[in-house]
Parts: sequence; structure tokens; C-alpha cells
Amino acid sequence: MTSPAQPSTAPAPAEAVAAAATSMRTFSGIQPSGVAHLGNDLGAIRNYVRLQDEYEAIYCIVDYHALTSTHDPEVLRARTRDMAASLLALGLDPERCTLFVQSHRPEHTELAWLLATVTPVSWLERTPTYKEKRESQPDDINHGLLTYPVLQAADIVIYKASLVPVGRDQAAHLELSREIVRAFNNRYGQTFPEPQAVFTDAPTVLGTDGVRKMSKSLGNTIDILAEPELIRRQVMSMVTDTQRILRTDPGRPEVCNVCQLHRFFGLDYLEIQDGERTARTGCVDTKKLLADRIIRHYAPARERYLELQAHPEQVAGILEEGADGLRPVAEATLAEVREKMGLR
Ligand code: AQP
Repeated sequence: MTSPAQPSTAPAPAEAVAAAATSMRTFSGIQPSGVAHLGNDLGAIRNYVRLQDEYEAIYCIVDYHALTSTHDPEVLRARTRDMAASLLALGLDPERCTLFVQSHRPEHTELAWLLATVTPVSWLERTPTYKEKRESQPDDINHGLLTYPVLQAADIVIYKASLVPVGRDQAAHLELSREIVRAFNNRYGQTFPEPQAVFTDAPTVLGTDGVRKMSKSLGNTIDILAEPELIRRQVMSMVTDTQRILRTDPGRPEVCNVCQLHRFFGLDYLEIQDGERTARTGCVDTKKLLADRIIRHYAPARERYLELQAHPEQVAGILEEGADGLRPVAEATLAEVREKMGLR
């Protein structure tokens, strides 16, 4: 895991204070694709929660990005609410971080346009996600899909954030953000810090198929805030070690997704792995135990989630306050950028 940079203890001159403050900012965006799944939590949200105690933390539900694939206004609105409630239920605390919706701060899109002018098209065309989307939604290759990483870079640098907690699937996008920042700084002078990805110890969580990344669009998720019966069904459907055919066959916990996930839900995971390796335990027992533990672990968050769903006005208030509070920072960055680019 990447360790976040430690704040310096050396005294700083007054003009460096603003820069130092921004270097301690963390930012991440999450798509409003519904309720968070186990991959989102183990791969990213746990770090959002941890970092809100260490840095000034800003988290954003990226509805502008979602428009590249979601075209139903009611679905988008509902998913944005659901994701906000998920994040709050999983531990984001509006007292310790800022949570807001991307489209509530329209400065992001203006900065994206300005950054687009330093971004070669060839960089965007080689982005893995763009290539994947061309396969997965061939009838809807909209311009937003291509320029998605430029808006993502704008989301981060408008707050001059230097740490970005994400899952491994976002590593290429983060690298592109860094390249865009370098291109801008080279042309117009040092303006933005190069953002760094921060990974958890589960940077890629595999889905219930045991092969591909857990992902909503692949339908292989474990929906941690869903009712217990659904979580149990999803866990029991997980593919384990495909070479273990008979109950008496020794298992290979190092390739079994169920065994690997046990690492995050109990201190006895080595014992569990040993049970599989020696065929003392069967895959069904190990899955039942994992389902029980996931359900128990997320029960308080599920309760909070249901409470928040019953009070959408509370969630809306938190999001509104978040966006309002960020206005001065977003406007200041834009003013600086416009000035440097000759727009003033
Ligand atoms: N399987 C995963 N393992 C580790 N990290 C993951 N993340 C997502 N899936 C995994 C991380 O969660 C954050 C939010 O991801 P996103 O904005 O891509 O949200 P999502 O739409 O919920 O992710 P999906 O399910 O993968 O969506 P689709 O299928 O629509 O593409 C990011 O930091 C991401 O790395």
C-alpha cells in the first residue's frame, strides 16, 4: 500500500502556508452507480474513512461522469442519493470530511475544458477504460467517454489534492491525471501538485465469479448493504478453487477468492486457509462462515443506511452544504488558472 506523505514539522514561511495546506488534501470520486459493493468498500471507501482523520478530505459523487453511461434522469437521481447514503453509512462523517455531488460545483467542467487544451487526444485514446467501454457500449461511444479522464483530473486538481484513494482499476487514470498536471505546469508554470494514488491492502477485489474484478456492470458483486438473505445468496454463489472437485480434495486457499476475503473479516484466516488446504473444511462451510461474517460486519452500516434512506432531506442537506463549502476553493483555483492562461 502506498503510504501517505507525512506533514513536515519544519516552520514554513507565510507564502508557503497555503501550498502546504493544499498538499495535505485528499480527494476521491465515486460513480453514482447505486449502492456500494464489497469491492468499493475494501478497495477504496475504507481508505476514504481512514484518511478523513489524517487529511482535509473531499469526496465527490461523480454524476457528470455517470452521464457517459446512464441516460435516465430518474435513475441517475436515485443512484446519486443511494451512493451518498452508502458512503455516509459506511463511515464518511460530514464533520470530518466534505461530501458533495460533482454537478453541484460547475467549476469542475470549466477546468476540464481548460485542461483539455493541454491533453493530446492520443493519451485519451489509449486509456484502458475507454477501450473497454468501446467494447461494452459500442452503440454509445459518446465524447464524454473519451474525455472522462480530463474531467477526472479537473475533479482532483481543482482542490489541489495530492492524495487520491482509489482501487487499482483507477491506477491508469491517476497516471493520466499526473501527466495532464505535468503538461499544464510545464506550459503555464507550477500550479498543481501531482496527485498520487493511495491503495488499500485489497486494491483489486475479485467478484463472485472469482476471476474478474467485482463490478456492478459484470453482475458479480456482493452488496454489503443489502438484506442478509441477498448477501448470503451472493456469497454462496461464489466460485472457489475450481480444481477442488470432491469434498476430500485438498484446496488451494491462495487461489480461492472466498479464503482470500476471509483475511478482512477475522483474525483466524490462516486457520481457515489451513482447513481448506488439508480438506478439514469444505468450500460450503467456508462460504457460510464468510457470509455470516460479512452480514455481521456490515449490520450497523446497513441500519444507518436504512435510516438515511428514510430521511433523504438529511442526505440532501449534507451534499448541499458540502458543495457550498467548496465554492471558494474551486473559484480561487479557476481564477488562478484563467489568469495563467491569459483569460484575464
Ligand atoms: N473490485 C474492486 N476492487 C477494488 N476497488 C474497486 N473499486 C471499484 N471496484 C473495485 C473502487 O471503488 C471506487 C469507486 O469505483 P467506481 O466509481 O468505478 O464505482 P462503481 O461504479 O461502483 O465501480 P464498478 O462496480 O466497477 O462500476 P462499473 O461496473 O459500472 O464500472 C474506485 O476507487 C474504484 O477503484
